Amino acid sequence: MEAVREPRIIVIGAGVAGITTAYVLQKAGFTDFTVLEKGSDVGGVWHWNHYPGLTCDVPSQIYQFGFAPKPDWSKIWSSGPEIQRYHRDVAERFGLMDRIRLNTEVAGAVFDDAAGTWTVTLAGDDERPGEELTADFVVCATGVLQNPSIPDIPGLDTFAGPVVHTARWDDDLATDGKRIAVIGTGSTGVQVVSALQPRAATITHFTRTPQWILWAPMSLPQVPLAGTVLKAFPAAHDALYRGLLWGSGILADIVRNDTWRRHAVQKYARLSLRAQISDDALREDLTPDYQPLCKRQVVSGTYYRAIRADNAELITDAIVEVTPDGIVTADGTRHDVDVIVLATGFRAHDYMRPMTVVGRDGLTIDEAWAEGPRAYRMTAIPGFPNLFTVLGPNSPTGSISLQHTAEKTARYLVSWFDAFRRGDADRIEVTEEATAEFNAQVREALEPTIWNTGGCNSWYFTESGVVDLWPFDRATLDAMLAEPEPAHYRVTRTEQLRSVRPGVGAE
Ligand code: N01
Repeated sequence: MEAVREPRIIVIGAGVAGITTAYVLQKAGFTDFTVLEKGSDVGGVWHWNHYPGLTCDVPSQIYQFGFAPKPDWSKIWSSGPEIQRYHRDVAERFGLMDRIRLNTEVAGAVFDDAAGTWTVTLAGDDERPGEELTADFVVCATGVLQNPSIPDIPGLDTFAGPVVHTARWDDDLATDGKRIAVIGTGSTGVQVVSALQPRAATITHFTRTPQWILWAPMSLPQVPLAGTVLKAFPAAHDALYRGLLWGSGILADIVRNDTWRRHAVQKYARLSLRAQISDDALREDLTPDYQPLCKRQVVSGTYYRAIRADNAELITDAIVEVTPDGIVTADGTRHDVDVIVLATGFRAHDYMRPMTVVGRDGLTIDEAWAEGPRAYRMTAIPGFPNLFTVLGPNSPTGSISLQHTAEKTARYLVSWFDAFRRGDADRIEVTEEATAEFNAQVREALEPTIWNTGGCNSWYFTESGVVDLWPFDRATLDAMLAEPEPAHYRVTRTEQLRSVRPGVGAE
């Protein structure tokens, strides 16, 4: 009988990437893995974000795990709470909750060169140091949009009323009848303004850079019968999912290629604005000076109506300071408000942080990524043996299904974990050459994309001015993650299997 040793695997994060990884590991028969999640529930962004109006602008029949199709979404574009319930339900239904430790924040992970293992330290408190866990592999499924970006506006901390970031919404916050300021015009700002405007005394939307907004009927229900039919015929549901996956290839195409398809979408963006805003001055203020699709595309069926309302105002003058009573703009106007909502986005390239991650020879992730995040095929980082990311650097956003990408990546990792299990590999580290080659391919492919040529600044750009996205189509993604290419890795192998070791837990 072939001898096996069970790898001890720690997955950090229980969002889309972490749930997928846990499912894939379980399915592949791994028995010694633990998912550590700092939040009080699974779901990642869908747990942390619960601001009014939160909706997924990707249709739910494709924004779901391929292994857990949900036939009966209530809407075509479902609300945040329904999506969050789905994540919880999937984790429970597949028995993954037993693997997940909630309220468990990881403070750091350090690679032990001699032992070839990772020591993962949990956050402690004043009374107790953090628990230490040992693992053969660490999978960082820590997400992209996880660290809220708080703007450095003079006087923000002097404001007398509540200041809330959308990603840390206070469900007890009273907004009805209040004078509300919303700062930020991304997908979030547009959704929160639309949701708060009807019952606010006033809503003042501070926009530094306007966004193109595609009109779509975001509150459209899914036909109830559709859920019943899809439930009764799983093969039809699977075909629908595969069809949508295939159809979404059009998105990858329009961002990569300057064709009539891209132009058609861009025309639609301009039409969406023209058709809904007849006031010339307001339309001018809402018109971006860059091409549609350059930033992460915003989709809304309600924003233009909300900003046209009598109690709404769009402010394009720069914010110079916040006072206890309100916001002062560069033209000297004081805007008195009761509540400030920061829809100011995320520090999108702070993957894994604020954890300290120390790899081989004491190399920290901050040192390795001094010029911005960089990985091989979204998952492996030179200098960090036996550590992988799922939905790491260059993962697709808005062009290819994240759930699909996460599953492909997790399955790819299983190949390495299997090699470890068989005793064929102990220490697995991607080479600098393969990483440099991949990143050169990415850079070249990014050149003609609308993200790069559209004339905008966006959270897609790292500090060093490189777009951190996936520039290839889904077939390329699938091919790159089909099987590890041994030549791209340095694999160390021990001749003898180690004796049975304790499971993931306190040393
Ligand atoms: O954040 P953003 P978001 N003073 O970075 C402005 C996903 N998402 O939370 O453009 C004034 O897009 C900033 O201005 P500018 C989706 O991938 C998905 O809205 O830098 N303004 C910008 O307007 C999305 O792309 C859904 O000039 C300041 C805004 O804040 C991603 O999350 C829903 C400022 C930030 O926009 C992030 O979206 C919601 C300052 N100091 C979000 N600092 C779905 O439906 C920043 N801004 C799936």
